[in-house]
Amino acid sequence: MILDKEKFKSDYVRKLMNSFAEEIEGASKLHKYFALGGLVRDYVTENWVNTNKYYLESGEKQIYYFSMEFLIGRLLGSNLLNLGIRQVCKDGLTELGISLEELEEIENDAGLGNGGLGRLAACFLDSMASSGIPGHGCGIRYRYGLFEQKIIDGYQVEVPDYWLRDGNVWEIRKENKAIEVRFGGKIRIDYINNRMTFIHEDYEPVRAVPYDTPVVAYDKNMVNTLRLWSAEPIAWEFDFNTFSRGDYVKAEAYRASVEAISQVLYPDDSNWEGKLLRLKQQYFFVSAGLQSILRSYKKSGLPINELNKHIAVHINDTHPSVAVAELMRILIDEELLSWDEAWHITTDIMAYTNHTILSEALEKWPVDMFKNLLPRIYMIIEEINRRFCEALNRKWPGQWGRINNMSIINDGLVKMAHLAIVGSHSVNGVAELHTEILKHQELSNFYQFYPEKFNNKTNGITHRRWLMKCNPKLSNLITDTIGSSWIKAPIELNSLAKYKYDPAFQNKIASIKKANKANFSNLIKNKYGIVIDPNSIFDVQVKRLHAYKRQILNVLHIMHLYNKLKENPSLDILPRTFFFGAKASPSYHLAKQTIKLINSVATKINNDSSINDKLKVVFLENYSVSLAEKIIPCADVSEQISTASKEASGTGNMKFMMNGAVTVATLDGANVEMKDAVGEDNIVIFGLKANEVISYNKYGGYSSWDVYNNDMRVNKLITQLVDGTLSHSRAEFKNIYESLLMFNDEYFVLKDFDAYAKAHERVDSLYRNNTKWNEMCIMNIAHSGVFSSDNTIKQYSKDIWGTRELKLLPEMD
Ligand code: 26V
Repeated sequence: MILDKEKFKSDYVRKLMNSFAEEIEGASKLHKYFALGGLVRDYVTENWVNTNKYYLESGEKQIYYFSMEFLIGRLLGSNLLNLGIRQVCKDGLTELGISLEELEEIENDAGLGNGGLGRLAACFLDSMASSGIPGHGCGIRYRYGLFEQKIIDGYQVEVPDYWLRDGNVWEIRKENKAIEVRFGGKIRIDYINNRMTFIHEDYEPVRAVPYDTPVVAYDKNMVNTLRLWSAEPIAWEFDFNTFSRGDYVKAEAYRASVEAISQVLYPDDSNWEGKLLRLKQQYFFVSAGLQSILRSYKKSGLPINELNKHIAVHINDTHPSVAVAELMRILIDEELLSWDEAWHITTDIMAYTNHTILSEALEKWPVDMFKNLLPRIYMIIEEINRRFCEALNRKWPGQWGRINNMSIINDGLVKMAHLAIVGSHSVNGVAELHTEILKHQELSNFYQFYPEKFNNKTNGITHRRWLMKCNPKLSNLITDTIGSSWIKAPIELNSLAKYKYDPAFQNKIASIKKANKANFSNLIKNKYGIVIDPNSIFDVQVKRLHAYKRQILNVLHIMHLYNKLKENPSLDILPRTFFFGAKASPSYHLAKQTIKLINSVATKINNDSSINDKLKVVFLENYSVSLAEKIIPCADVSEQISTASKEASGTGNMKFMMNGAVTVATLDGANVEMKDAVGEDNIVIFGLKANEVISYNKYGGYSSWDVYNNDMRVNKLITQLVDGTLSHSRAEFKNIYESLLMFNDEYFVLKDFDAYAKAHERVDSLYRNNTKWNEMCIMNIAHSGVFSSDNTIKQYSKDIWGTRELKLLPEMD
């Protein structure tokens, strides 16, 4: 948008006055932030209204991205960027004596996700809007996001994340768009007009109230919508009829049980199993979302049997897969379509993405629980399954083992991944390797039955947040060097490759990294009191804590470097600072123990002056989107070291690459494609390959005891876990010790240790050659454009959703 500085200043002063009855002099930072956010929202509202009107009137196909998680982070900076008014606002505010950066820091992160899956959904929203695709998010407005992490004495302590405490300037509550969602009760079957009719009785109604957040496109007049649902009790009449008059205790219990639905985001916990509330959450937002889509579709006057021409629904992991049955229910019970018509429309609308092969993460619900909570939905799933099993039996007559294995309902469990596959026309993995593993290992039966459904869509990241916003110096340098066309076509970053050998450009790249590192070092000193050397190699591993991601491999290697330095204090290794950031699920003990281990190692190393500050370890408390934006532009080395085959894609890997870090990686997830894009000279690959891991898992042949007995470095490290070196209590790290030895090291940490240590020796020697290192950084940035989520989302749009990319919204009258 075009905005004049003077106009902005007067708008801002007025907004502050109208919102808080304050002038700049007396206003708190919080109020100044809210006035700015409110003003930015005002600036987008007209386009927002016009966009919605256009979508409704034109019948343009809409895609709704259903996700339990949207890990948005902060919106002020990215909205200013997408509107193209950041600089003018910054200048205007400076003249008013206000620092924009300080106001940006006031905003609470919307941390409505655990990690990659939720952040991917947020990147996709940004890319859909910026590519002109009519695409919206649908999810839950959790009152509490993922917990806030405090580190106390080296241990993770979880504190509720009440992100809405100060209010949320971006959302609008749409009271008039509330929907009723029904739980429990029973189904009475009746014949009305000769049609078998299912009547839901004695159910518990819940009111779903939508809160809409604008999703602002980059340099386009479109504004899409993220709609998050909040659960509220149905008003007074319900309490009146259902409970005896004046029974406040019951009414209060009802209110609490309803509000619990949107109270808190579940951590992706190994203990989630069978959590009734989680299933309630899923049905709650899916039902509300689909009902509201249908309501607005019907307003447009288009016929119901053309719904699939105008609507697409994406199922982000299995969490929203109950959508298949809910849409069937609406089409059959409410719109009175036949089963076959409804099934055709439903499967044409639904598409499903799988985000993990870890079997613990695949959702299965006990039949009794499911039936009680969602009786009509259960009946529909039974019927879907009956027809599906019949079809299987036609293809593979009598192969009962295989049919049982593929059945949606089996062993007293409802298998949500199976429902999603059967009920969708598209099933995709999130990186080439991952999709191949799905097709030939995890879901091979389904692939044989439905080969046409399977496809790959490699993940991506929005380069607007993960380069332009978080690393403005680098972004400006790129534009100064190759022009600005890369912003709209990030693949054109590859023009930077020409400057690979240009010493002046190399120096500029190096000095930007240096400046970013110096800034961050100051922040670390102020926040943690740790003094780090900004000239040391910044080696970073930030991601959820999980055994398969192998933070343990990293920390064991740091201990190994420390051991070497203790043996030989004049050892010639380059100074390194290792950064970790990770939240562990509250009930995932091994993960929490790993955090304590990292902190114990940090305390030991950071306080040992005999190693001449050659090593430092920093655990970044409360890793979040906004912290990621600070650390990623500083990284020299990006740690992407998951056990091959286990990381579906990874997206942090791409963010580091785009900011010019060199990746130490296993050939897992999207690392494989990063290697292909950047070339093997510009990435440091090590360790077992996916097929080797899969083969060990199938046929055996690995014993961690062998490594322990034969490699004296490993032997020492494992012993140090339990001999009092790191903790007064020898039992402190016993679980880690046992997982590596007694349980045969499920994630091949010891097996890969030697290769990993060698990979780091390579990093050390590459870094010594400044010129070579700068070349590598440049090549990484230059080849990162293919990992922009704009690229990914265009493939979803074309191959799966059948949506169009609109250039601009036509002018509205
Ligand atoms: C959930 C659970 C729950 C039970 C305990 C173990 C466990 C482990 C992982 C998960 C998360 C599953 C879904 C997920 O977040 N997948 C991530 O999706 C990203 C976006 O596609 C992808 O880049 C990551 O590789 C993948 O782990």
